[in-house]
Amino acid sequence: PQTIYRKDYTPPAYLVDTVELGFDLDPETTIVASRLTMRRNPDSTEAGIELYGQNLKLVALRMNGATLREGDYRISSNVLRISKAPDQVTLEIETLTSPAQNTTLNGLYVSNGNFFTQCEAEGFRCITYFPDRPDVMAKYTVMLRADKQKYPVLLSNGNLVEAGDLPDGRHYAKWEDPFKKPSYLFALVAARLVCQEETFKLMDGRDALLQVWVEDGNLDKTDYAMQSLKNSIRWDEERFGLELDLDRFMIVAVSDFNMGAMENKGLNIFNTKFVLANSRVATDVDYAGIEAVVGHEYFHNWTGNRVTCRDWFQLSLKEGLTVFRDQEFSADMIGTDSGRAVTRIEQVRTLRQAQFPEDAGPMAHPVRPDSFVEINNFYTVTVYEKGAEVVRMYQTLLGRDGFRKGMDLYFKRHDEQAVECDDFRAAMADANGRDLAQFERWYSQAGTPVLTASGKYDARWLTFELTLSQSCPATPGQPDKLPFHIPVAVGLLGADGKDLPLTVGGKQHGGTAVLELTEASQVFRFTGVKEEPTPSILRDFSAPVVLNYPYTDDELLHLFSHDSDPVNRWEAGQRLAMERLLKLTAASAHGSKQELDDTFIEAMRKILVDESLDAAFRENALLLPSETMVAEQMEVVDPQAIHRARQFMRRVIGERLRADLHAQYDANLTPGDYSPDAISAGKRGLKNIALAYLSAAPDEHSDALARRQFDEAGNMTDRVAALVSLIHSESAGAALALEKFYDEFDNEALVIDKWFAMQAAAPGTDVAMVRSLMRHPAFTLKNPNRARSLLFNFANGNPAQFHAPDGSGYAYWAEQVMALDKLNPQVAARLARSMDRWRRYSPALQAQMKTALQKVAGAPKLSNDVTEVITKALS
Ligand code: BAL
Ligand code: ZN
Repeated sequence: PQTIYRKDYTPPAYLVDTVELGFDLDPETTIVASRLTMRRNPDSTEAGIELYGQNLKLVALRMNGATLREGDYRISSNVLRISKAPDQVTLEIETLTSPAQNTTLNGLYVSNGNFFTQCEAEGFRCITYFPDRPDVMAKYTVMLRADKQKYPVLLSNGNLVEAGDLPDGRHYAKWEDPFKKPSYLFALVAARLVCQEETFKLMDGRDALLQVWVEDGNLDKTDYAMQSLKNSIRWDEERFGLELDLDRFMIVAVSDFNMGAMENKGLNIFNTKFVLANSRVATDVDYAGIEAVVGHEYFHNWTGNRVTCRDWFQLSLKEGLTVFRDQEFSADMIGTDSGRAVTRIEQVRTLRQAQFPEDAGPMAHPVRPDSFVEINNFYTVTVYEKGAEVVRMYQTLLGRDGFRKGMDLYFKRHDEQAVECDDFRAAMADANGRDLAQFERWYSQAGTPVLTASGKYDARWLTFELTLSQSCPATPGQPDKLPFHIPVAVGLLGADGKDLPLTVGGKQHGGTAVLELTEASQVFRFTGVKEEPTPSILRDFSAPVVLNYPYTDDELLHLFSHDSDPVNRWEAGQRLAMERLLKLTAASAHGSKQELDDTFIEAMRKILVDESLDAAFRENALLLPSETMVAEQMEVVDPQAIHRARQFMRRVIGERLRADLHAQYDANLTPGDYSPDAISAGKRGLKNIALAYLSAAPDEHSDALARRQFDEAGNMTDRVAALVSLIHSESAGAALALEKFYDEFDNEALVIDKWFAMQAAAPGTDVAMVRSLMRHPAFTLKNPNRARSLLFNFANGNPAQFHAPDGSGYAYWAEQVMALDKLNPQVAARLARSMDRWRRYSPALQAQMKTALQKVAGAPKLSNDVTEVITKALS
């Protein structure tokens, strides 16, 4: 496979002004006719026309009315080249494609008998020959023709301008999108669906038609998506002055989908997982996911669609920014400072669980990558979540108002353009009169920076000197790094736990100062510090870095009890837990006695019973670092020892806090009708983590509690929590509960996904059990949600079993990557990533992992997607 480099970018030789598409939809053979008006690009020095096309049968090609024959054009490696063309061109192209045979779910495909498309990043070329690159933006008109009975609903981007009947039981619909767009934002749906719809008054008084389309039988699960859409529209008006630019906005749910959702202009196509919810089938986490993803896709309408990416290396321009926007949206929807902090804690957890490992592994890449083999492999936590952190840092450095000024200037300069990450940075800098040149390194350097801090108090001069140093580990292709521009938010706690007033560099701050570290090492001197403080560093996780500070247990306990910054308060608890988990892991590996100190237990008790704190915060403070996070802290990972250590810790907490856990369980019941709001969800979260701890130290009482909750739960959150407790505690009631759960929900696909997922991640589930679950009639590799529910949850969520010493997990992984690759390379490549960190295990495990990797590497006809991941892992 070929590597594509950012430095090789050249502008397109021809621009496209208009695109007319005609579809005669048929599952076996769909005819696609396209008419493009094109003109030579004055910014290009290249001569001919280049169109991309994949898995297409070319039927006809005409240029300015004359048929082109082979020789007039050439097709090789999925590129159609017309080397001689006049300055103004009308191209007419007719191609055939087979949607029913398309298992990749990329391009035009069939799901449950309906037609859908997915064109980002390079799916449009599977529909027709086209200059399928994001810097070619054109206006689209689309004519859809299909059997009326089978496909009563015909949708595409923009506005419906005409519809009617055709002979032979067919009908048509013509759609026009008033805005220029890149081809990756094209979409069509031809289906038997129903919708919930509403008109919504926009900021400028216009009415917009909002629709959520689902399969018949799911209309009772569309309310939350619709509400989230309305909230998103309002939020973007209020926070950023950005209005919906269309008269109609549609969301369509599909059960076979590679991603979470897709922001096609005016016609968002969603994985059902992020649309369908009611209290019977969806958990609090599902509801939060729907709000975030509906917001995310809607916000793309400006950040991504109106202003798009020049090339795919700039993906984070739209994704990092839009994740940041959806994070802010979700936080604002909760509305309280403590609720906002909980969302921030969840973001930090995602970074540590997934992004930091990626940044330290063979697939490490900058937020704006320099090269790729397969762009689909770069829809990563680095581009998305680290990209969002980079955007957040602008806001931390410039303030909310400064950030808004930068956004306003960005749209003023670049509306309806395809631009680069540098253009966004320039808008932020220019709107605020700031030099953000060094900030560019956040886009160009991979790896998680390490921030090392030390403090020195001088009682004579009442000063506190904070020395901050930074370094960044080598990553593939980048041995040496230059210093980053890092905002470090700092507070100083007095002995009473309150924030001391801050003066640093002669400037007074409130309780928190944002220091700007730009050198390899700098000293910041706080003056007028009346007592020796405990520093609270990196408040609100002000930069995506690893912080090293030689905290003592006493200092951490002080921060855990008092820090006014909830994120650092939580962080202190995580540090206390992590230190102990690492010691327990070592003890477990050596077969020595496991012990957990009273100090830690008492600190956990204090948080558990502190009713002045939100339930959601307490839940998060009680949640231990995951096994993956512990693994990331170890030189040589021992998955079984980590698992034993964490289980031991959970059991001791369950035993020692039993009475308080029961009391909190009872105090946080949420009787009455289910509501997904943050307060109620927080209570359920705390109640259910109490249940989880009680079940980690099972006695008759806790088992009965879990069984009762399972039987009586009025919502899916409590149902799942009870079932997980029964499974993890290996309760005698677990098998029956699983059976009941399956029977009750056997026609709710998303719930059956949960059924597979819970079993895949259960400590008692080994490879043999996963294999037998694969033989269950409800299992299929073809549906990405189902494949992820079992395979991914086993490989990534059950490390002690996946890394079984006999290597059986790896052999299974290799088989499944190869099997999936034949169906759906994008999903296969994701599963392939589960082996990224293979070099960190013991030599014995490494040898087995290498064998599995080599087996996949040697498989015939491997996709570019999987080849790239495996090659990088082995190199
Ligand atoms: N653009 C791909 C899906 C998403 O990030 O919204
Ligand atoms: Zn996105």
